[in-house]
Amino acid sequence: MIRKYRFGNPFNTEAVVQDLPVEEGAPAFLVIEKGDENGAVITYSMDESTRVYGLGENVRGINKRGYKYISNNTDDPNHQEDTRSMYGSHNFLLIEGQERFGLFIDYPSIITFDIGYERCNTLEISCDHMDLDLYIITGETALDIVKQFRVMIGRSYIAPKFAFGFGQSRWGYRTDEHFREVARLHRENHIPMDMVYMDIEYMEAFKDFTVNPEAFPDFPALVQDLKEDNIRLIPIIDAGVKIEEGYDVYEEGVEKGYFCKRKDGSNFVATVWPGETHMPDFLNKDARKWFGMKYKVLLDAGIEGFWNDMNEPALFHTPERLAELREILDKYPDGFDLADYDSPEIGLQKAINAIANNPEDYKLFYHNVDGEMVNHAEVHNLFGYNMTRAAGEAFEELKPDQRVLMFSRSSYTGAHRYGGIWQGDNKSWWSHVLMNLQMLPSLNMNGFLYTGADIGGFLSDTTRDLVLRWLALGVFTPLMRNHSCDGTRLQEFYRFEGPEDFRSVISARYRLIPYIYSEYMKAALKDEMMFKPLAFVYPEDEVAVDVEDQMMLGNEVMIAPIYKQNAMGRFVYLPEDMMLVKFLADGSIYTEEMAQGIHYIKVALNEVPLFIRKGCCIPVAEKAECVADINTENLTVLGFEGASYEMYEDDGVSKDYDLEKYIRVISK
Ligand code: MIG
Repeated sequence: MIRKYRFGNPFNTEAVVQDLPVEEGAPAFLVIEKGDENGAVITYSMDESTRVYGLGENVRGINKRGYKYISNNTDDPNHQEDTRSMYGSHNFLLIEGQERFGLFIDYPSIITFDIGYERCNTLEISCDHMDLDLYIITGETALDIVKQFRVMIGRSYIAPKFAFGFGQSRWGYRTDEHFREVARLHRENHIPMDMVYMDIEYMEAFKDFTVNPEAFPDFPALVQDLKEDNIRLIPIIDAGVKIEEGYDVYEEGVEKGYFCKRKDGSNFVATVWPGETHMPDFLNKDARKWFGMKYKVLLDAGIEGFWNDMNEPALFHTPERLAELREILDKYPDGFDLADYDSPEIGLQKAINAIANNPEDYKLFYHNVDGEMVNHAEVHNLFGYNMTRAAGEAFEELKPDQRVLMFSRSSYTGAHRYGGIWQGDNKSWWSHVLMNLQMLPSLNMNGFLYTGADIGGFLSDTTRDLVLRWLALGVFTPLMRNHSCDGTRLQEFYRFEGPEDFRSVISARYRLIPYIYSEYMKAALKDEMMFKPLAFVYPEDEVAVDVEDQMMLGNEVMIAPIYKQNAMGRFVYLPEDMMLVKFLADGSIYTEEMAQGIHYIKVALNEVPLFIRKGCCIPVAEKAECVADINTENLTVLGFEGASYEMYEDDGVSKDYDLEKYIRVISK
């Protein structure tokens, strides 16, 4: 049961697709009060046993209790325990205690979720304006509540099947030759692969929808040659459009008034990778359509997928912020003493620190929403969502019968209908493997099914064992991509000793694609989660409800990745009898039935473990080096005698997802 309440005059985010009546009276469970000025403060009294799930993209545990989080889309590459805001805002909570309900707050700007941080038993949600839609969802189980929420926000984006293969990425590949070499070295080393990602260096001077003609003398030929080898190139698109005379995207945008404007009507300027840029007004329908259609030039060159970046939007600085800094510098023509540097009177340090992503800059520009000028700060969290939407809506028009791969960095609930997201700039840290796992269910709750993290870690130098262990988790996530930052240790699998170990781990993915793809499709089509906390599946089991480092994958499998250096194995809790399956380095599969309870399992660096639930079975294919070569006719069925499995299989390209013929029952 969903109840919708309206306070004030909320901005229509279009996160929700269901048309629900607005209830009279006060919502159950909550106390809603006016805060300072026109602010809203929403509180809920938790009991000792209350667990709080959700909030999509955020650090810390699956159970979010005990910390304070802020929805405020931010390009902050330091994901640490004290990070309060990441790239996306997903204001859905699921509360499970003496009372059980879901809570969605549709609010487009900064909103704080204090989940027992100031006061241990109080959940307090606050924001600056009492203009919001609030939804209370009740149901028999956590899964039922999530499903109602997902129906309410609309069907999740469905990726093409090739995107379930492995993708290699590196900020630094910049020429035709680099991309051919990455493809060749994977094929030569028999490391399965389906995609190579193109980061910003492929463009001409970082101009969106251009390809550097010197580095790529015949771009369509490169795309075609790699495709013949079943490898797709996936270019990045950044939010900011370079200011440059003669650049068509810039000139058209200016002429049509499609860029975000300052109060005085001039185009807002911010420096990002291309230098000074204008920000497309993605909240303006016409501008969104115009920008989306620009992807055509790359689709026409044979491209079938993209990733959208810098769309919080990230701002290195604005002329306004530079002027502030310059003023301080000009006051001290002879420079500074060391002691002056962080003196509050002078403010130099503060001005330097405040130069990027400054909240004051977000107040400087406006969107044209159906003719009304809306200050960006009031709708800040919707920018990346609407960039993804620009692409998604254009793909519907340009490729009505073909799925196009799309995922974004920034997002808001609603963006899940147009694309996936990746988890942003993580580090080559062991703790980030666990973070990768823990974020999956909260993203799924918010409809983001096509997701994954930068395997091996984006920032800082990785290690061989970290890449292998991270990969052994990545084999389960729909988006499976090795990505790293320019200047860090090279981390393509073939850079390390013993590439055969990487080959054997990644082979498990390709053998599991019939299952992973099928579970993804079923989750998308039925508005369900693909990754579920154990607590959602075994709510009566008091050990299972606290498990933070194992996850249910689909309806048949539990995963328990290793995320500690030098660990030869790990303890695993089985909430019921299960079958341990290990993909071994020699290509064979080890199975062992295990009783409910705690077990220590040994897992070598080149192995992939999973557990099959009692009474279930899963399909496993032979090895393949690309998705197109997976033989789904000749499947092995692993699991318990007498079990059967409904496998979803289609051509992976077309959009008639709901046909019965795509379901086939296989049995053990
Ligand atoms: O300011 O395009 O998160 O994946 O490699 C950094 C360069 C911009 C941030 C993305 C990252 C990408 C990088 N980008």
